[in-house]
Amino acid sequence: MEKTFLMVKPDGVQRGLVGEIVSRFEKKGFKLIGSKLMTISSELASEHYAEHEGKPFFNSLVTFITSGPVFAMVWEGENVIATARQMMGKTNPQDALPGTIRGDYGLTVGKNVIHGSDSTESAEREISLFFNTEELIEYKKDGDSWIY
Ligand code: RTP
Ligand code: MG
Repeated sequence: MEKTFLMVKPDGVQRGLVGEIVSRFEKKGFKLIGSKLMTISSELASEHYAEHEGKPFFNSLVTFITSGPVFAMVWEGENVIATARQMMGKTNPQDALPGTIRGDYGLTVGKNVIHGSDSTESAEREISLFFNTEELIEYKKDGDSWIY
């Protein structure tokens, strides 16, 4: 089953949005298989956002993502990578539709509440960057037979 890496960014944690965000993915039918509250080092931040190195917003992005605890998660389910991105909304909350996480809770592109992997390759890369295999729990969820 497909897996993705999602992370409530420091602004989302400080604003008390962790529960709300977890709840949206749970209600959708996805399965939480790993999660932790953690502080990101600048090394991990630079590695995670390596694709943006050299861009004008790179330094402020690294400063922001290391500025307070984040809530890192791995979610599993059919088409979870693309569906989670849809549920998050566009990168800039001003373009994100109401009903999406960024559309409902964000105002500026620098503090857009949540991160989500954008492809199979980035999901695999980001999951292994943030989680050990022992931290990911494979389990059967009774409700799954009412979803699939
Ligand atoms: P993320 O990686 O955080 O899930 O966001 P994303 O895929 O929707 O957007 P991406 O292009 O990967 O950009 C990563 C983060 O960099 C910040 N950003 N700032 N000032 C700007 O023009 C600008 N562009 C991007 C955003 O916080 C974005 O989430
Ligand atoms: Mg991205």
